[in-house]
Amino acid sequence: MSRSLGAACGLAAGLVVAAITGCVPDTRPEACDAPSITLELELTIDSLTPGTPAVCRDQEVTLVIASGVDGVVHIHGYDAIVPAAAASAGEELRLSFIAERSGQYPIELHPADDPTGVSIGVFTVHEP
Ligand SMILES: [Cu+2]
Repeated sequence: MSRSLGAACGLAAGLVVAAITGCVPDTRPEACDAPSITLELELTIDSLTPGTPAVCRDQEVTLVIASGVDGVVHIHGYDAIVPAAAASAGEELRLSFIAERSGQYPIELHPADDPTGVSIGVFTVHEP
């Protein structure tokens, strides 16, 4: 039941922030007590899939982002923990860090040919 809800929320991700916020309970990782978590994501010019990557506080996180575009990816409010990183089309961007702070943080792409940030998702760090 909650799985199908999660899938529906995944489709809505990126359209409306309120919709994403409504999905938060479904994004909680099943193993909050696992020391580490690896999430595979796909990046295009205007979207990240899944758009609501979620982890638990204190987890060692690895985001593996398969990129279809050139640009800079960053997580607003998490820049001190995850510095902005360059993505290249056809390459894999790996971001490894400890999720030290819980909360929700917008993920933004600054495409190489357009410095204006595009909101592509929300990174959620749950309380364990
Ligand atoms: Cu930005």
